[in-house]
Parts: sequence; structure tokens; C-alpha cells
Amino acid sequence: MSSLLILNGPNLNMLGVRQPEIYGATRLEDIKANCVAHAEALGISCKFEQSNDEGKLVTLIQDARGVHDAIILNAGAYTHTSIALMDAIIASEVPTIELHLSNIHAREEFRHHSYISRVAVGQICGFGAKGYLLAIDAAAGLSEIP
Ligand code: CA2
Repeated sequence: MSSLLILNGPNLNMLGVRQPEIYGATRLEDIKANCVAHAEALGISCKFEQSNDEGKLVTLIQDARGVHDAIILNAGAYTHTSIALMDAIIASEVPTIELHLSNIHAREEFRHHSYISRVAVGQICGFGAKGYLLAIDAAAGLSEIP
């Protein structure tokens, strides 16, 4: 594991600005800094991106093929709607870890279904901003998973 892509979907640029009771008070810029530092400590280089645009996320996932060893994806609300993101993950052949700040299974029914889960190696949710660091640890250990 030497190169990681961390992708964030729609509205996650609002983190720390609104709804801190659900998503926490940490801003996405701070999460990015913590991720880069944590990955570097593990000897992993890390690219961190956010987009509100489904097509841009699809392109970033496609472009990860042969470039990044793993993707950590918080697809935001596209998690529950996007066959396009699911297909991009399949096409990229890059092992992908699904991530959510909140525990989507304890929330509204419409958040319980994830198109990403069908194609992800695994899912981390409910641990807030700390989940990003847990996901990096999971990515670092991917080669140990049968
Ligand atoms: O828990 C997560 O990480 C989610 O991916 C966040 C998405 C939500 O649609 C998913 O069901 C679960 C929403 C991100 C919106 O983020 C905001 C942050 C601050 C203020 C408003 C929205």
C-alpha cells in the first residue's frame, strides 16, 4: 500500500459549518490534514478530494485505476442513489472502502441501502471524523484480508 485516494461526495464541504449534532464539528480541511498526517506516518501518500458533482466523482474513480492502491469513499447521499459510482468502482478495479461519518443503519430507512456496499471491500460508519483514520488503517491492512 503506497498510494491512497480519499474521495468525498456532495455537501461534505459543509462539514463543521452546519448540522454538527449529526456530522460533528470538524471541518473537511481539518479531516484532510489529519488524513495526510496519519497516512504519511504509515508511509502512504494520500490524495484527498471533495466534489458535489457525481460525474466528477465517477471520473476520479476511473482515473484511480493503476494509480492508487485503494480508495476510501464517503459518497454522501450518492451512496444511496448512484449506480454510476458503483459501476465506476467495478471498472476501476481499485479496492474501495466505504466510509460514513454517521451510522447510516441507525438513521432514516432510505439511508440503509448503499449501492457502494455491493462493491466495497467493507464499510466503516458511525465513528465521525475518526472514521477516516480507521479507514486509512483498514486500507493499510488490505493485503492481509483473504
Ligand atoms: O454519514 C455520512 O458520512 C453520510 O455519507 C453523509 C451524507 C448523507 O447523505 C449520508 O447518508 C451519510 C450527507 C453529507 C452532508 O454533510 C453535511 C455536513 C454539514 C452540513 C450539511 C450537510
